[in-house]
Amino acid sequence: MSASGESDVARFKRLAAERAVESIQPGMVVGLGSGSTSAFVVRRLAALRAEGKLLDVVGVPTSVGTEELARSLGVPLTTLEEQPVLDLTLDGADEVDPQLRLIKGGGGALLREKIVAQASRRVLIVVDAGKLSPRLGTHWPVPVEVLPFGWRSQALFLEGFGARITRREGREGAPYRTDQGNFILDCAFGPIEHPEELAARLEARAGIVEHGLFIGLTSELVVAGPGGVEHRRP
Ligand code: ABF
Repeated sequence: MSASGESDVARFKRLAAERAVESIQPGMVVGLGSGSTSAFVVRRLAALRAEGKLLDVVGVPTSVGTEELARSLGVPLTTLEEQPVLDLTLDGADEVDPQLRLIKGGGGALLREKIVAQASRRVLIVVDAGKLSPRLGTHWPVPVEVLPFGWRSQALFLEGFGARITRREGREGAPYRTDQGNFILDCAFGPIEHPEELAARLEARAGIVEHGLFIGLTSELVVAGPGGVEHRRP
């Protein structure tokens, strides 16, 4: 904890976000991720705008929360309807393996995050060093967004892979709802040996809207920890 009251993890997230924002060039259309690290990205972008920089950059938010934050800070926004191809997306992650495969969706925005990432020429993932993991699933469950219709059938299907399933809870005991109104099943698989195979099997199941395994989508990583800030490019 610093004298300002900022925790070490928050400082690493902020430093990583500030470095990542250096990749934004004038005129870019930029995907804005969700979560606390992405909030640092949005705040940094707003601070640069206040200095008269990057004024022609527009963002595409990946969640209602990010949209509200960006609007409150005066960061201009557009939509995928208006800009179906993005130059760059900056987003956080819950777990990152050595091949830069990810678990995302701890914040519940995985579907829009994946749509925006797939629409982007470059995806820069921004994390504190605590997110690095030898194998996906070691520290985090995989969030799976499912339609409320038939969700118990999806839970049984997922248990068939040996996962421990928890339906995410929202406020006052009601089920958590994503921005699309769906449920999230958090699936604790433990360390996942073959993430690509698991992803393919999840994608083949009707009722599963999306899952939090992001494979082959990361182009670059900015990671900050006790040893400093590192920008890993291919
Ligand atoms: C988003 O926010 C999510 O995909 C991920 O679950 C989460 C990371 O949160 P934080 O930046 O707050 O650690 O990137």
